Amino acid sequence: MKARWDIFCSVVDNYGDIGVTWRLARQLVAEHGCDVRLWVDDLRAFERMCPEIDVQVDQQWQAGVEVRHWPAEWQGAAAADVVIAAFACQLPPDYMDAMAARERPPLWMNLDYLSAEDWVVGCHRLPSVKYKGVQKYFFFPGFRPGTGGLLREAGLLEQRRAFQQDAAAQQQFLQTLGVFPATGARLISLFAYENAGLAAWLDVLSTDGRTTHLLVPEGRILGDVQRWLGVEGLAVGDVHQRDALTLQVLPFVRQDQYDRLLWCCEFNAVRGEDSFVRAQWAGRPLLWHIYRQDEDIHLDKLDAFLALYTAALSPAARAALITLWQAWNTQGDMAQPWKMLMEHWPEVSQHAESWCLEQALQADLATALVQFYESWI
Ligand code: TRH
Repeated sequence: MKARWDIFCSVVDNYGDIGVTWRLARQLVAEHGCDVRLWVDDLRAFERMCPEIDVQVDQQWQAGVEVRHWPAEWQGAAAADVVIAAFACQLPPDYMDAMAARERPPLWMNLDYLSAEDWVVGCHRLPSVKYKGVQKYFFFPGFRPGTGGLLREAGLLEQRRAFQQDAAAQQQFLQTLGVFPATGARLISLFAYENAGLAAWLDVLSTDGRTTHLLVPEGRILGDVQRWLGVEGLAVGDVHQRDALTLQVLPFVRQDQYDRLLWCCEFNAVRGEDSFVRAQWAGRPLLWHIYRQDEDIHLDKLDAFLALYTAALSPAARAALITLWQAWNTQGDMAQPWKMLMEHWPEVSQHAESWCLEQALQADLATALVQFYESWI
C-alpha cells in the first residue's frame, strides 16, 4: 500500500516555507509514488508560485498533491504514516492526538532549515521530543555527507544542461518574459531582500566596459532599485537604462520558470533557502542574501557555507567571493569586491559547475526522507 504523508507548512513570511514544502510534496508524489497531503495556512503566498491554487477552497489537487487549507480552527483529520512538520511549525494538538491514537505510530519529523554548519551532521536523524509515545526526529537538509541533502528533482541537471546548450530555447523563454537582451549583454538575476549595498553594485555595473541586463523579479529589493534610478512606482515590465546597465522588472513566475531564468543568467543573486539551492543547481556563480536572524546568527551560517563552498578555490578567488558575499550581507561596499570577482571569473564559473556536480553526488532530500522512512518501518 502507498505510504500516506502529511506535510505541514506554516507560512512565516516570504516564500521559502511554501517553496520548499510544495517542491518536496510534488517530488514525493511524482518520484516515490507517495500519497501526499500538504497542509498550508496561507494559500495566498502559495498562489504566487502556483497560480492554479484556488484560495477559497479547503481541499484541492495540484500536481497530484492533495492541498489542504490548514485552518486556524482545526477540523480534524486522520493522521498519516509519515508526518513532516516543516521548519519547526507546531502541529494542531488534535492532530497530535490522532497520531498517538494510531495503532502504529507515524514517523514524525521536523524538517529543519538548511545550514552548512558542522553540527548539522551530528543532529541529523536524532530523536527529538516525544508526544504520548510518538517520537519526533530531526531531519536536516545539508551540503555535507551525513545530512539529508538538498531538494533536487530527477533529471534536473540534464534538463538544465540541455537548456543551457540551446540558445534558441533560452531566447524563446526570455521573450515570454518580455526580455530582449542586447547582443553580448551579461544577464544577471536579482532576487534579494532590501539591501543598501545595491547602489554601489549598480554604480559599478553601469560604468562597466561590458553591458549588463539585470532582471529583477518584483519584490522587496525594488525600493532600492527605485532609489538608485531616482524613479517611483516601478512595476512589472518596466525597463530602465543607465549607461551600460539595463534594469528590467519581471513578474514573479512559477518555480519551473524561475529555474529557467536562473539557467539563462551568467550570475544570480538569490536569497533565503530555496532560490539559493536552485541557483546552485544552475551551475552558475551566485550571490546569496541570507535570511536575517536575531543576534546576527545568520552570519555564522553564511561563513559556514562560504568555508565549504570556497574550499577548492584558489586563495585569490576565494577572497574575492567571500568579500563580495560578506559585503552584500552587511550592506557593505560592493564595488571593489565585484571588480575583484570579475578578475577571477573563469575560475569562479568553472567552480560553480563542479560544486553543483559534487552536490549532486548526494541523495536528494526527498529520496533521503523516503529512505529514512523505509529504514524506520
Ligand atoms: O522567499 P524567501 O526569502 O524565503 C525565506 C527563506 O526560506 C528563509 O529561510 C525563511 O526563513 C523565510 O523565507 C521565512 O526565499 P526562498 O527560500 O528562496 O523562497 C523563494 C521561493 O520563491 C523559491 O521557492 C523560489 C520561488 N520563486 C518563484 O517561484 N518565482 C519567482 O519569480 C521567484 C523570484 C521565486
